[in-house]
Amino acid sequence: MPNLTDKTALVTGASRGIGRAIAERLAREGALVAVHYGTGGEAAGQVVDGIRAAGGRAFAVQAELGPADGVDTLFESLEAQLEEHTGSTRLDILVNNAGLMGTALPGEITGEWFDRMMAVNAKAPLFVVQRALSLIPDHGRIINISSGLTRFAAPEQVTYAMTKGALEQITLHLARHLGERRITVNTVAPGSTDNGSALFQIPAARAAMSQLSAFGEVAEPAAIADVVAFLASADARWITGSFVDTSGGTLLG
Ligand code: NAP
Ligand code: 2V4
Repeated sequence: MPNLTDKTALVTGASRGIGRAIAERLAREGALVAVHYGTGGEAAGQVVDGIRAAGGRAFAVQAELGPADGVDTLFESLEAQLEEHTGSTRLDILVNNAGLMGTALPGEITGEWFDRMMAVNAKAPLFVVQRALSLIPDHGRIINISSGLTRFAAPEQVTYAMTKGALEQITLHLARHLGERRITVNTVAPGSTDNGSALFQIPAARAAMSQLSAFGEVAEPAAIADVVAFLASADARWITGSFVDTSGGTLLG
């Protein structure tokens, strides 16, 4: 089992869905978890309360990613709360999970929407990493949540997939850059994962997504969180720059 006692972690977009499951799992392994959210303050509060009720440690951090000052807002609050809880601003584990999803056929994509998707899914994670680098110690962890759609063709997902392709470049290039400090950087790529949205309650939609996986089901967020917890652990110290397919065999074709 991963043991993250005395580690600190930031999970972006942890107010719901996959990020929430990652925050809960890392906290269960003993990490102090910063539960980042954009607009879902109440939901993030419930995640923090749930972690504390289970004996874990967590606090919430608000910042809208996308606007120019979003990363500064995030780190001002993160650093203050890390200092308060631990007496230091050390951040051992960074999980870039927050992301926007959405579809548009090639003929329907607007420049404004494209820019917003890129800003949230690719630009913000790069500058989050940049800002986190002075806080992450040797042997730290960076995990980027991408999507199987960088390997699975779906024309209406081209913009979203482009943003995730850009995100994956952070893994490749930063893994090399940070290797001498033994900081690992990896990509986790889920397929359809039940994030609690209404889409997964529509039987026909759920069935269509399920049949893409070799297991004939959509993933539960906990299945993705378990892989993230492994990559965050000492046992995964020799894995860096990798693309970890957590699509339940969707990419097998
Ligand atoms: P979700 O349920 O929609 O939750 C998204 C999270 O990201 C929320 O906590 C949201 O915060 C936060 N967020 C989104 N935009 C933000 C912004 N501009 N500023 C700050 N926070 C923002 O998403 P999910 O399905 O769990 O997906 C999580 C990650 O996994 C995403 O990167 C997604 O691309 C990836 N993924 C998902 C699937 C899937 O099938 N669900 C498959 C493959 C990959 P607030 O609500 O508080 O604003
Ligand atoms: O189809 C996906 C997929 C999806 C969806 O299911 C709809 C959702 C949850 O609103 C957004 C979404 C995000 C994704 O990253 C994927 C996905 O990764 C995926 C899908 C279908 C086949 C392979 C995939 O990797």
